[in-house]
This record gives sequence, structure tokens and C-alpha cells, in this order.
Amino acid sequence: MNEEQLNNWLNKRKERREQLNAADLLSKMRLQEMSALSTAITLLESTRKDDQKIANELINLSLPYSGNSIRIGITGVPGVGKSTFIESFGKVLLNAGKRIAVLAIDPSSEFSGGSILGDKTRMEELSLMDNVFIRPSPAGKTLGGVARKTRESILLCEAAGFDIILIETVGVGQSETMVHSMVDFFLLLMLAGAGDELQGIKRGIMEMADSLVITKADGDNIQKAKLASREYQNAMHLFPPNPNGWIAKAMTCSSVQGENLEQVWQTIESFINQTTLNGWFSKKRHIQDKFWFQETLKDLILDRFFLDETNEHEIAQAESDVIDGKISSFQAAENVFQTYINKQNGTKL
Ligand SMILES: Nc1nc2c(ncn2[C@@H]2O[C@H](COP(=O)(O)OP(=O)(O)OP(=O)(O)O)[C@@H](O)[C@H]2O)c(=O)[nH]1
Ligand SMILES: [Mg+2]
Repeated sequence: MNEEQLNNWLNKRKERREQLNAADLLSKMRLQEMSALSTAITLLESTRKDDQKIANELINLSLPYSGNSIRIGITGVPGVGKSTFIESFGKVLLNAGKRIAVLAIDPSSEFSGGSILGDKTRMEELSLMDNVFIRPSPAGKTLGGVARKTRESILLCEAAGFDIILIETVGVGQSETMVHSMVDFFLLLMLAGAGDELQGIKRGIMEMADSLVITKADGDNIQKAKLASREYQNAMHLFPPNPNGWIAKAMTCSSVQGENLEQVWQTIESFINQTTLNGWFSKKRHIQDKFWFQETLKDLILDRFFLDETNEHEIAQAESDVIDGKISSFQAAENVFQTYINKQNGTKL
């Protein structure tokens, strides 16, 4: 491409971006135009100020149309069969007349350069079907940032009329806690006979699960899977009772054979019915809204402080004073913060 062609291309791109407008995008999304939803999520992920402005407008405009889906989190160690499960389970949902969106949170994507859904191979058939939207994990500097974008993507998918949002996350680190705080139903996939420690599954994650499914219950593995399911069902009775009145269920399934996937869907439906009737469904959503408000506020405050170059010198000086034992870490932090506040007050005057 020579310089003139490059300039033409850049100008066209600029024009296209300038033509983007939140209200237009929303009306296209409401008409179920997938490309409008893709563009909307791209704007959300963009670091450009003008893109972010449109994205924020779009989220505000989308709010009245959002909230009407069932949000399902799916977690488990790498290789447990999450993507294959979503491929097969997705078809069960489509047969039930649902429109489904699949999103992902992948804490490792930053390092591997890819993402869980980067290779969509295991969702090949699903990704070609009507009424399906699949979007890989957004890239981001922090898990908090990625999680926030995923949560905003949920709202956009809902405004675009999707009934079920599936969120795949790898069962390591903090990502499942993040996903748990944005879904209605949390599904933990597990392997039979691999040992809890091997699977990196901590008791805390099992306690978060609304249902536990032993995957790959086919061939020689069926008996082992059934036994594991019974053992987990017994173990879950030992957990403190859930305030929503729901007792987590352990099941087996085979995504490859398409076994027991309807049963998983029925379990989710009865959970939704039960928690809607006893008020927990909306109560949990309110708790989550409040949580995300506070998380975003914290992020904004932290960004404001740490991205402000004028603080760099004071922070560096305080750090070396702490290391040299000249001042305690607590006092150093208070001093730096006070200097910052004084500076803020000074700029207001
Ligand atoms: N026999 C059998 N194999 C399965 C089943 N589900 C998944 N697998 C196989 O298990 C392997 C891992 O499946 P994935 O769906 O990619 O697992 P994942 O949890 O999404 O993995 P990551 O995205 O890497 O975390 C693949 O080779 C699948 O073919 C099943 O129901 N039965
Ligand atoms: Mg996967």
C-alpha cells in the first residue's frame, strides 16, 4: 500500500467511525443485526476516548432493554470440556427456542496471545448457526478491566435480544470469582477420578457452584463419572446451606454423546423458577449491580491516581524511603496520598 492509499484508507476508517452513533447502533442491534452487536462490543473494548464515549452512551441506551436473559457461568480446569459442553448444550438451548450468546473470560489470554475461544474449533457447528453469537475474551491489562468489559457485553447482548448468555472461564485464579459475580447460575464442570487437588478446584469454588457436572461420562468412563457424581452430591450436603434455598446438584453428562444435557437445562430452569419465586433472583442481581458499581468506582479512582504522571516521583521516593527503613510503609502511603489530595485541592482553587 503506498502513502496515498494508506491515507485514503485511514480517512475512510475515520469517516466510518465518525458515522457511528449509539442510537443507530442500538436500533440495528434491536433488529438483531449481529454485525451491529459486534461493532458495539469492539467499541466497548477500544481504548480510544471517542469510541469509549459512544460505548458508554450505548450502554446507557441499552439498559432499559437489558436484564431479560438468564446468565450462566461455566467454569472448570483447562481440558475439562467447557467448549465442547457449550457446543452441545447450545444446541439443546436452540432447540428450546432460545437465542444464545457465548462470551469468555480468559485470564491467560494476555500471556498466550490467544483466548479460550480464540480457536473456535470446538464450537464450529454452533458458531455457524442462526441465533448464536460467539465472542472471544476481550483483551485487557487487568482481570478487573476484562471482567468489566464482559459484564458490559452481557448488557449489550441482552439489548440485542439474546435469552441465554453463556460465559466460559478457566477455573484458575480469580476469574471464576469475577464470573460468579455477574451470572445467575454458576456451573462447575469436573473430571471423574482426577482428584480435587489435581483439578485445582478449591472448596470455595465448589461452594459457589449451583450445579456440578462430571463431564465425559461416556465409554469406559461412565461408571467412574457416576460414582464421582454421587460422592460430590454427598459432599455438598456438608456445605453451609445456601440462603437462596437451593441445594446444588451433582450430575454427569457427555457432550460428545449428547447425554444428560437436557437434564442440565431442566436443573437450571428449576433453579430460575425457584429463586424467582422466593425473590432471590432479583436480590442477587441487585447485589451484583452494587458490587459492579463499587468495583468500577475503585478502578476509576485507582486509574486516576496511578496514571497521573505527577505522582510518579513521590511514589518512587516513598518506595525507596520505605526500603531504606526511613519511614514505615503505612506512613509513606499516607504522606503520598495527602500530597495528592493537597494537589487536587490546589488545582480546584
Ligand atoms: N470422551 C469425551 N471427550 C470429551 C467430551 N467433552 C470434551 N471432550 C474432549 O476433551 C478435550 C478438551 O475439551 P474442550 O472442550 O476443549 O475443553 P475446555 O475445558 O474448553 O478447555 P480449555 O478451553 O482449554 O480450558 C477435547 O479433546 C474434547 O474432545 C465428552 O463429553 N466426552
Ligand atoms: Mg475451551
